[in-house]
Amino acid sequence: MKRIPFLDSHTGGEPTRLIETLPFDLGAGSVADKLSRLKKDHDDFRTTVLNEPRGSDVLVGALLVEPADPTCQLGVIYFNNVGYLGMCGHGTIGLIASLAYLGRVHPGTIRVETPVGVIEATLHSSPLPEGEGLGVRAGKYPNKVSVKNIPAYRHLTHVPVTVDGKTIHGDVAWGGNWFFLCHDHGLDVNMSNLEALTDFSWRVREQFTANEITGANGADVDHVELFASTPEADSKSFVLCPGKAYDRSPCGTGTSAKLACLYADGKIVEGQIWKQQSVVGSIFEGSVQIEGKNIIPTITGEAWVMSEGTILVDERDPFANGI
Ligand code: PYC
Repeated sequence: MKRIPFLDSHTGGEPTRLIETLPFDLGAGSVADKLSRLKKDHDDFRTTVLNEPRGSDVLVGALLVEPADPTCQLGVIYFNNVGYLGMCGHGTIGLIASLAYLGRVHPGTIRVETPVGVIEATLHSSPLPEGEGLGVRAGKYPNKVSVKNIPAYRHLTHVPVTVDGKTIHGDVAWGGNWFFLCHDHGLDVNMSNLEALTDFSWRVREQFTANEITGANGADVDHVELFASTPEADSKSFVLCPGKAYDRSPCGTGTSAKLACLYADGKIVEGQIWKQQSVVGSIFEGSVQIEGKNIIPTITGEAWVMSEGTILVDERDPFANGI
């Protein structure tokens, strides 16, 4: 029986499963190298720890690995029900808050190597009194995290996509994953409309594949964001992830892509706070910094640890590696 401990958190409603124990070796090299080996030789690890019957389509895995970059304290690989993510904003907030809960990180800035570049996560000081009671399993831990992402940018502007005879438009942008960002979809972005939002976004994605519209270097545009206005924030969004689950959080990489488009359109200035609300009502705050020619987004949110346990893998179980 293999045993794999995990710690689950959620960030604005979107879950992250932190895993630190690997029953095999990913070898040396960068986090991108380790991801290539994980994908090629051990993809059943992903399905074992994340998919049904143990997990669900909504879960995102965060696998801690040794970073190659000597300036980084952590390395991480994010994955979901169908594959691997370049970066994950809600996942990074969940990762850092989980490590704070375990007493393994403290308020301050932590550099993290991801497969798509180095990010900086800042764990904010807890509003609780410092000292006694903070940290390891005390139930009190700092949980507010800002993630300074890799550079984000818009790749294509006002791309037309026709679904069921209706033509909509949107931008293709990078924020650590590839997104199609659309405003003129005409759908209600709220919880009572999840089925229609999911179905429409999925068909938009299919049109991207059919028409070979891609991100840079032929990359799959595998996340769709439908925006709407709300009195509670600057914008509200429904985000469909590659495995057809919607993001319960406002999506850190999706908000980064959005900020890059807003900046390119002159709709925000450097340092201006943008509040992005998810379809479930949770909010991330974001802003951009300009470094040379790069637009660098920072996303801030809170995560909450919610369960811990041990995955048991019995080789006799026909669904030991998930469904
Ligand atoms: O927060 O970046 C994010 C994210 C990507 C997919 C799900 N959440």
